[in-house]
Amino acid sequence: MRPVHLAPHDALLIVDVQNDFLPGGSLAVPAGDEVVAVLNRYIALFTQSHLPVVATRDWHPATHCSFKPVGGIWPPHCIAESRGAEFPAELQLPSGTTIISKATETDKDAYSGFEGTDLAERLHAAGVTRLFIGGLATDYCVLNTVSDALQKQFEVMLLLDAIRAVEVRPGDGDAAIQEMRRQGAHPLTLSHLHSMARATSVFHSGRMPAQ
Ligand code: VGL
Ligand code: ZN
Repeated sequence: MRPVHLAPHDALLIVDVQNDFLPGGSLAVPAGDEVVAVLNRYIALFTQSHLPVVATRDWHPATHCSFKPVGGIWPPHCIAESRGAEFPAELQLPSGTTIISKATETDKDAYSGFEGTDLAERLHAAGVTRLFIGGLATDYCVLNTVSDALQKQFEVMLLLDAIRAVEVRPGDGDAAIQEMRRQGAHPLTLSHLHSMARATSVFHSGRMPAQ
């Protein structure tokens, strides 16, 4: 993996890191809680570099069509305004985070943060061209968000250490990662990411800094 430096047109996109997708939640992703500390370190890098942070959230009505009691495939989860729909307290979202709510209509599901939202317009307005994407779940909302981002011509860096899969079928997580790479997403982990290159003017003052 090649080192990557943050640059002016980058943004961090955190997908559906919500209590219901963490252990103890109603649609718990195995080890989903492990992404939180890693994402906090990505958040720190983006914040230090004055780059935007965007967080999507699943934000369903109480009788959403994806819920088992009304014929869907998932246990009820991420009901708007409920505790399960909240971001975990440990996730250190900066105060300026853009929050995108999705799948808010009763009769329509949306795994992608771009589907039925103004996410693409918001990113274009902010001049964003490259997205660093992590969150939950690898094989559903991360996969669909990454696919849409690539289709919309964003460059995508997939944060391999900040995603976890539901794995309704064993192997779904790895298959999703392979598919995202096939579509053009670049894999990345924290140790290969560096904050924005600093202005070098201090080194051009006529003498070298003290050793
Ligand atoms: C998700 C299943 C149902 C996700 C959302 O965020 O990956 N998965 N709703
Ligand atoms: Zn959902």
